[in-house]
Amino acid sequence: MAQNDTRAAGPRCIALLGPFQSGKTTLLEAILLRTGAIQRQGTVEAGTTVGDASQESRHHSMSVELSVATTTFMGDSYTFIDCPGSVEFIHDMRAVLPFVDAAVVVCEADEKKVPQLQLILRELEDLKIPHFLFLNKIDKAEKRIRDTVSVLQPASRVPLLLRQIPIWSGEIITGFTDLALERAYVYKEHAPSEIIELTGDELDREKDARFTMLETLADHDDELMEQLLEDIPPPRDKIFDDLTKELRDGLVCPVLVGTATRTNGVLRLMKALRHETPTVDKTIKRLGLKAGNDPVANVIKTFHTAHGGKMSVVRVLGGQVGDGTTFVTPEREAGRVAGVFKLLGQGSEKRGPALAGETVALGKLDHANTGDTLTAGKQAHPPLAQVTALPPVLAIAVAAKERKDDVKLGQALTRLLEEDPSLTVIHNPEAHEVVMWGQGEMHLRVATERLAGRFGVPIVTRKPTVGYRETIKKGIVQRGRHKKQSGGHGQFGDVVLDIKPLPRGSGFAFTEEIKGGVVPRNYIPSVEEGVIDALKHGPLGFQVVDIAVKLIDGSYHTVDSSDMAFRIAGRIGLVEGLPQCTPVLLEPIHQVEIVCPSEATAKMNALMAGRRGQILGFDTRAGWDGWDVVRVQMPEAEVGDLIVEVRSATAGVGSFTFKFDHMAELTGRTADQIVAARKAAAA
Ligand SMILES: Nc1nc2c(ncn2[C@@H]2O[C@H](COP(=O)(O)OP(=O)(O)OP(=O)(O)O)[C@@H](O)[C@H]2O)c(=O)[nH]1
Ligand SMILES: [Mg+2]
Repeated sequence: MAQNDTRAAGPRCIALLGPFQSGKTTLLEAILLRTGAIQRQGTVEAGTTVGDASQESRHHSMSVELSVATTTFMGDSYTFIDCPGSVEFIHDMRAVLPFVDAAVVVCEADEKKVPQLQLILRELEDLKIPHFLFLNKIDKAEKRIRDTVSVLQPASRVPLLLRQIPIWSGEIITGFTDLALERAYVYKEHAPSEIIELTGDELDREKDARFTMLETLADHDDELMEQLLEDIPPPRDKIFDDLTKELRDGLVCPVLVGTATRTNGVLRLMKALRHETPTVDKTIKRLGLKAGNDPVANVIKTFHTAHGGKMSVVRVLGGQVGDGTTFVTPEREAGRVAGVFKLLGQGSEKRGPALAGETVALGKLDHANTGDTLTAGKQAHPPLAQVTALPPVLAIAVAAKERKDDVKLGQALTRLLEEDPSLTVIHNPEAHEVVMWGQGEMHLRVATERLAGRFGVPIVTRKPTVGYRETIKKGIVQRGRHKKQSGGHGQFGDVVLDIKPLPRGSGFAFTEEIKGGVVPRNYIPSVEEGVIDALKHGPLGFQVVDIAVKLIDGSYHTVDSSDMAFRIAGRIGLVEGLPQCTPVLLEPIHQVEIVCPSEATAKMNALMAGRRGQILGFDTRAGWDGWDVVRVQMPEAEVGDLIVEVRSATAGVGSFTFKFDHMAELTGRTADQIVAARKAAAA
């Protein structure tokens, strides 16, 4: 068949992605069964699938990291990367996408999935990755397929090309017709579908749908257009050639249907992948890599096995990679390969060297990170794709449950971050806190579970401390005097301080105006130190800022004065003076930019009112049809769990970025509560 003329041979790497819970992990399982990699089809419910084998995935019955499985179909090797659907775990998908040959977007026939689907299709369109849409759970379909496709169409910038249509028997779907092959199949439970003859209405429907498909293909093929206009039946090979070409060129997104739980539609999906997806040659062209003999591989995921070894999952893009291959990146030596493994979920099998196109795990690349482009040639290669982690939106403070684990926690965090670059850890020395930033509640929960489960460090978490400050509203001149006579040597220091508020954002300024040496020069720095000591905890319990202190007078004693005595005197001056200066609480205000589908914009408005947010403006989001940007200013304390509400108002797709803007005075009940909580915590 001429199909084989355009068919590319060789190993493929295919991403399975799509909205949350659409059936990707189940589809992977069905593919592995149908291609003979496994003998029994596991289910997500029973926790028996090849994908999602980690403790955390099983526990939550959802994918929380990608799973990799390699299988063989009709003589070619296929590696599938099952990506998590939850927006909180989207980073894994983004790190992999540039290096796959094609993607299968698994989606349900559900209008509510359009926003999520749109996010995913955008990534694929922007990266120019050929992709199919697999309409899963067709066993539960209630709508005509054409209606479903028109509901989903707004999510895609290229036409969704329906190339299979279901066969209905009353209310249920019993099979499908492949419009390119012009063949009808009836589904068999857990077995390949059987070919049947189409007759009557079904045949008419097939003809209609087929014509629509051909019309879409003809938009990019003048010859086909002429054939259609002149009613000449186009040869089947031509149709397959067009399907292949238009898929690879990103002109259409072909739509297939099936039921992953019953392995229905899976064989046809595999055949489409076999005939129509490109191989690594095309992928390296897209990435701008010159074909050569030197080993080149890109790390798409890093994980640590139970027995302590680090594994780097790589797509081999050139040459041959085997034990002993020594890799470099532009910055460093990445390590020497010890072990090449074929993956099947968490199962791994040692194998021989891997060739261009294959996706394998490499052992012991201690200095390789996810995203690195590794080369073994003389010349290191700059990264073929830059995948920046999405900005984090939610934080928790973490600490080891037991003090003895403090050091272990540090190591565990390092490994955790290696596995998951969408986490950030920040040390807050002021609050003595380790703050972990992530993509949402579930993401952070899973991260803490991993620390306990995989890395053996049980931890406790709490809300991170908000960076409150305090300042004063009026000035005062205050004496600070320290005098102690205890037996032999006494202590004496005496200062007069002029304390004044400064404009917002000025910080702290210390000056002196000592005349006649009433406070000797060498003691003045100690006075300043004493003042700084006192500013650490003002009368409200917080760091005091935006304040000027001028040393204007004082006295000393030739024997009893010392650095320490003047430091204490300086502190006393402030401790006694500040409460009289009308102290006031300051809270950090952030500039927040929320992005959301336009229909949710009004909800954002309401949300801001409940969170002391001040709306600065609305805009349409550049390059995003049907999306808005809402700019607001909001107290840090309210930004804390904002993401939870933004997501729930936007079917999960809304997000935001924020950055500190200024400190603002806070008075009234909220301020009183914050001060009381601080006092209680300090007591
Ligand atoms: N009725 C029906 N249910 C399905 C089908 N495929 C998957 N499911 C169910 O849908 C749920 C989610 O399946 P998963 O395979 O975990 O979906 P997923 O897309 O991998 O989920 P995430 O990775 O967490 O986004 C499970 O309860 C499956 O049993 C299908 O074809 N028909
Ligand atoms: Mg999954």
